[in-house]
Amino acid sequence: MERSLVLIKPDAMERGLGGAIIGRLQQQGLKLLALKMLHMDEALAKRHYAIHEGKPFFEDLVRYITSMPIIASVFEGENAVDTIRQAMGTTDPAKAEAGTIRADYGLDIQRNATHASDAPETARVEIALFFTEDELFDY
Ligand code: FUP
Repeated sequence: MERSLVLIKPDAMERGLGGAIIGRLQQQGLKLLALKMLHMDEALAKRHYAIHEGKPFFEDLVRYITSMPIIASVFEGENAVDTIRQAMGTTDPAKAEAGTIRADYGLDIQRNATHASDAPETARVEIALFFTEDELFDY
C-alpha cells in the first residue's frame, strides 16, 4: 500500500486549519498512520527541501518552514501519492483547481498550506526524516 508524508505548514497552523485538512484527507478514505507536532530546525528543513537547494526561494522557504511548529503526518492508501496531490491542488494556490485544499486554504506559492510527497520513493525518504518505523501505526 502506498504512503505519503503530509505536512501542515505554518500558514495553515497559524489559522488553525490542521484538523480540517487532516479531516479532508481522512474523508478521502486515506488511513492516518502517524501524526506529530514539531518545530522543524534548520538542519531538518534543509534535508527535507534538499532538492530545492540553490534555487532563489530556498533560504526563504527554510526560514518559513522553521518559523513555528507544524504538523507532520503519514497517510496510506491506494495511489495515496496521487490521491493526496489531487486533493491538495497545484503548488500555487492561485492556480489550484476549485475545491482543492490549496485553493481553499493556501495564501500564495510559499504559504500554500500543505506539503505532500511527489512520488512513492520520495515518500519513503521524507517519512524517514520525520518518523521512526515504530511511530507508524498498523491498524
Ligand atoms: P509541491 O510539490 O507542490 O509542494 O511543490 P514544489 O516541490 O515545486 O515546491 C516545494 C515548495 O517550494 C512549495 F511548496 C513552496 C516553495 N516554492 C516557493 O516558495 N516558490 C516557488 O517559486 C516554488 C516553490
